[in-house]
Amino acid sequence: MEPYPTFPTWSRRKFIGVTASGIAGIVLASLTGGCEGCLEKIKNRPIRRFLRTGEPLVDADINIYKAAVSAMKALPASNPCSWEYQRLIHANYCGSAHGSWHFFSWHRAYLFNFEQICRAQAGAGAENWGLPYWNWSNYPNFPTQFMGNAANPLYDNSRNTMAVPAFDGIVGPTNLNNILNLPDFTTFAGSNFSSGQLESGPHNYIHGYVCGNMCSVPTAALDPIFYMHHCMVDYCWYEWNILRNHANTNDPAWQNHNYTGMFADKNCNPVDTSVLATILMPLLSYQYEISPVSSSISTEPFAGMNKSDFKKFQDIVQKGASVSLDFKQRVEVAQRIQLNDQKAFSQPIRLEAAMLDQVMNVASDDRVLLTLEEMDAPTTSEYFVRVFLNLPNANTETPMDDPHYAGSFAFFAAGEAVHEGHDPQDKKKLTYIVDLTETVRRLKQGGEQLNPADLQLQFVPVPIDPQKGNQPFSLGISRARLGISPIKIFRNTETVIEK
Ligand SMILES: [Cu+2]
Repeated sequence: MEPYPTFPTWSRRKFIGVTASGIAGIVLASLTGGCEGCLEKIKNRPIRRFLRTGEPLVDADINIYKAAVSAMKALPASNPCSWEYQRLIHANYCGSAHGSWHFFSWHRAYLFNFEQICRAQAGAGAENWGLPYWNWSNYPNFPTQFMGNAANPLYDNSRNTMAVPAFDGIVGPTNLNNILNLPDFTTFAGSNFSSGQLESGPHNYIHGYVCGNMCSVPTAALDPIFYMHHCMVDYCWYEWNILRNHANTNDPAWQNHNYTGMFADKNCNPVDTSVLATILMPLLSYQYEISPVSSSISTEPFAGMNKSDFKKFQDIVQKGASVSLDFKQRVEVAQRIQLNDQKAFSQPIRLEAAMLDQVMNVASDDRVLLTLEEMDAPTTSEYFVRVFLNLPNANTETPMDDPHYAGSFAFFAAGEAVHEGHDPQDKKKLTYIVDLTETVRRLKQGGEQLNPADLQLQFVPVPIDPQKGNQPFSLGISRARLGISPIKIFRNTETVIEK
């Protein structure tokens, strides 16, 4: 047997009690021959199931969650395991995560610790419990297990009525599949200055769809559905990174970032974790029951691997790739766009004929990206914005299968500043990316003649809940740029594939 490099006395007990920061250690041990049985444990790690009715295993998971929520709500707010304290963790610290590449990793670390607290608080029988996730893409109706009245610990009376299912055009399988096929980490998950499309689209939309506490950052984690929503978000990262084999960035500014002084462990003590540890969590600490999102993937790619294959697989996943968002050409198309209420806004854009030609004849390995920069986050999450290219009459009734439709984005309002010192992050400016490539291709195929001196972008704010239609909405976008970006597909391998 090979010696273990760092954990010479790695024992079964230590393995079971390991915290997030020890995760890299487990990998090492499981790969070098120590900890016989570690791979078995990893293969049998707790399962996060997708919420549905008529499945006894899900019913059992829900009962455990109810017990955990009740126990946590009964704890004094000063106890880090209490429901209120967990809310505060999100309220105080997620500001640094939203709108940036820390969105996925911060929430993964937060859920990881929350899940452990739930197991401990729910008591006997919960040791192997996994957080269920609400797959709002395949199950767009609000989960019935969270409805009812105050007798149900999972009920929250602040929510919208949600009389109609979550909007297919944003959260449905077609759009989600497009997002999960985005080739690079920057457009999928964000950069140090911009939101990824999963966050700005489906994630933000669901916050506004459920609304009530879920509608703003300081209160969102009061609603028990919050954790099932974010578990779906985490599942999407897992599907994108592991099942669809896309690489995370290897930028040290991301990978080496630590989350210190934020989270509590299952014993309600402070615990730190790192971005690097979060990358491996779904390989080592929990597994997802797969609920395909427009894909035929049905099992973990590493399910049948032996120890050394598993080690190699982990190394590759952890390593990531040198992702960057590059532009071959980029022009400013607007300064200061101001949207108000439900008024469709038409922004004329003027391109050089040569640039329009480039855009319209976008090569198969290029993308046309619109960046909406330095936006003031609106004070409400109850709107989403649809973007159209060259459709002067676009309005709230225009269907999203119109060929001019380009994409949608939504908001997760920062709400009131939680406490002093968090203002700068809570009021952080947002940058979103809208991918116009498919729209341009469709218009060209449809024979649409575009005049470079007479192009427009339409922005249509749409209330998420039509029954609450008259809420005020205001969004300022400081600048918009149109660029042509070469597609680089970053796979979980050492090399960058450039088409
Ligand atoms: Cu969220």
